[in-house]
Amino acid sequence: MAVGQRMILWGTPASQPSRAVAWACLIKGLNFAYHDLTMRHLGVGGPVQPHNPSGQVPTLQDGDISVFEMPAILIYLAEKHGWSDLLPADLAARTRMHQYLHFHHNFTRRATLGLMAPHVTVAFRDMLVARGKSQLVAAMDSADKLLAGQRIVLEVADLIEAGWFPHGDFLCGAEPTLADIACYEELSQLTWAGLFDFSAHAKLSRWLSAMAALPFHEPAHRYNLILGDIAAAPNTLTRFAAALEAGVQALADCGVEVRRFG
Ligand SMILES: N[C@@H](CCC(=O)N[C@@H](CS)C(=O)NCC(=O)O)C(=O)O
Repeated sequence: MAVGQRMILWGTPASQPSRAVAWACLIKGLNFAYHDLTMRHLGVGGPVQPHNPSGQVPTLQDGDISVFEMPAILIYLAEKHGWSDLLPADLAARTRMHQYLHFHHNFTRRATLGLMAPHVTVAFRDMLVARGKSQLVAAMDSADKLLAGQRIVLEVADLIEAGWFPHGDFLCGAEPTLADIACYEELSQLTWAGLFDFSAHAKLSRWLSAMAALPFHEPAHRYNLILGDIAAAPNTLTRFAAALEAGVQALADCGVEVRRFG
């Protein structure tokens, strides 16, 4: 990589794993460029592809190295830059963090797929129909989507409440790790969106407050704050576009070099 060349994070503010990577980079003061792929994800973007076989975001380009899958990106950055706080040196704590990051894909991630996505994507239903995304369209059209999604999140919240927080306010111990950042992006969005109330989960509620006190919380989540409650008033394309723009602008406000594609 040429001297001074920034690594590139391909993402969109609506993407939970992209937010996790961007927030970690902001917290650690990493110099990065953000290439916003929102429009391509909505099917109206140009031919730009991140170097990821799935074409998904987040994808990181660091010189000749492409890294995809959010936990792999976070661990790559933590190892490269010596983030010994977010990647604990203690073997037991590090193992708990790895356990969580594996658990994440099959459990916590269902919060987005089962509850958040069906309420966000109503804003561009026609586009999804045209692209043949029948599973997503069926989920957003279901009369039961709020209750069915909440049942999924309740199951996940119960598991995390009982199985993590061994000693301290954070998932793996007394300090936040990469696991907390990954998990927070799936669960916190549901509170701003009016889709789930974690107050019956004492540890998770305390954890949500502790995470919100970390640096750069507001810019990293400006998309969610502007999108607001999508349970009371269904999402619209105008509202979604405004939230996305606010999310990208928040990164620019933090000094990140932003490029928009599409
Ligand atoms: N397992 C992946 C999930 C990535 C993912 O689901 N990305 C979504 C956005 S949140 C995406 O790129 N969707 C567009 C597509 O699949 O074409 C990770 O942890 O990074």
